[in-house]
Amino acid sequence: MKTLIKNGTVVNSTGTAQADVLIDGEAIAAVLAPGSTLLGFDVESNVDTVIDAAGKYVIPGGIDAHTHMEMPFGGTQASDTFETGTRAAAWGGTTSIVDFVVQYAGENVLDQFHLWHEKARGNCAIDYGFHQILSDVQDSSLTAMDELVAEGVSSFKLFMAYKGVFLSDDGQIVKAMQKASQNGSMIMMHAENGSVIDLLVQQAIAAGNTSPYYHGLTRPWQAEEEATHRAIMLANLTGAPLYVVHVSAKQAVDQIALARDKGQNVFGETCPQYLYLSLEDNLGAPGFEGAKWVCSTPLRSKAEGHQHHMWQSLRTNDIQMVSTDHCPFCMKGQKDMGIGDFSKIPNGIGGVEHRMDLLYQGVVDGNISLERWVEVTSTTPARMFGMYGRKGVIQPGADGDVVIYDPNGHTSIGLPVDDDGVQTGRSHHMNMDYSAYEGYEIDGHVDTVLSRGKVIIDNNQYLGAKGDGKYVKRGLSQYLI
Ligand code: DUC
Ligand code: ZN
Ligand code: ZN
Repeated sequence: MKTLIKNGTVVNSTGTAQADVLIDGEAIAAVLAPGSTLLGFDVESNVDTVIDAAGKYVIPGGIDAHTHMEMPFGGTQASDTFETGTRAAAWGGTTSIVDFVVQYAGENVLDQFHLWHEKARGNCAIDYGFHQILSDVQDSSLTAMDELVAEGVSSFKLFMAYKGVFLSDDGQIVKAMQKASQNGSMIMMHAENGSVIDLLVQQAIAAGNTSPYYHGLTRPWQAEEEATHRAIMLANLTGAPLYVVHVSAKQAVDQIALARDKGQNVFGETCPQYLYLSLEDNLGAPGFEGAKWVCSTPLRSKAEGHQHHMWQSLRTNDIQMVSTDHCPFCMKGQKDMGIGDFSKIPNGIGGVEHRMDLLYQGVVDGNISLERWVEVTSTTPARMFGMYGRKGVIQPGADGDVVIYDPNGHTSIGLPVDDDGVQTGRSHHMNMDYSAYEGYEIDGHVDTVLSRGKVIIDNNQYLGAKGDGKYVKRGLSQYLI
């Protein structure tokens, strides 16, 4: 099966050019000057399918390196399965995810890894890889880290918060970091001071401050900055590379930037929610509404300038990439477990479908360049997590993971209603009964999505099938020296 995408504007992180893209089977075979011939043959008349991308961007498929499909958490389970979540991702122009295998204290790491394979295998619409969460760092977990690297899991997430659930103490963190510094893997860190947060939460509830807004106030930026600094110091001590996940506080960004300026292998990820949503506008919504946006790290105060700082950091590369931390819960039956006690609201926001659009809006609004859009959503995730070459770039030899994005199109995010204000359906495909980005209007549209050469989204239709997505055995991060 050969496909020619002609007349488009190919955007890679390194530059933009008018070019035709030839896909042969599952891989990109050539990137050609428009209308050119190949070994004397007219390309167009020798392919099975021609897609005209005139006036549109042709970009490498998005890579969301931080998702939690069907994750057991907060007394419930994330509402997207691998099937529904990866299909929604495809609708939004994301062609690969890296999801987190969960190991709770006492569980065996390798057993969990096999269990996650069973959950994902045969169910995904797009390609998927795994990171591994480590809670208690047992001796067997340290051996498992070597085995997992060989299996394509080259990154391990630790938590400095969620005592009794995920939290590793500093000694456990150092043990895992020592192992990572030996085997070349990446330590990913949820950097919030859990003890401080647990105390503030107890005090807030005791004082009768039970609404979702207090989720934000009890996880202050100081708890994020302190933990980020501590993680950087522990990484410095052990020589492990460190990737700080879901950075939301500007002070945490500054800690990362400082360490990077000193030459340490420290990286930072932010998420669309920290670029667009805020403590005041969202967590502070009337009644229980704010529960929609309870996630950790929490949304920050707009007045304190975190959002503004985050866009700036994306431009200057103090923050290197954007993932979603996709962890959806429905309001009815899940988030509502926390009515009367915000600490019982399952933490998480769904957004895997909207990341490419929301970041493209950043281009339209003048916050990032077109090439930087591709870099932070696709190329850097591929490099960071050992997939580059196959993923993250339009070049010969790469997988045919391609998105045709229409800058003259439009995407309305939210729940459509009829003339009488009655909800008529969903304008998203994630398994959520609300949208965290309700009312957002995007000046662009995902028109066509190809996953390893197969068209899976076209003309507002899903053409793929469950099981199209295959496991990606990742290598080591390409940013490490
Ligand atoms: N934060 C969330 O909001 N949800 C899942 C786990 C996490 O760290
Ligand atoms: Zn986290
Ligand atoms: Zn997460």
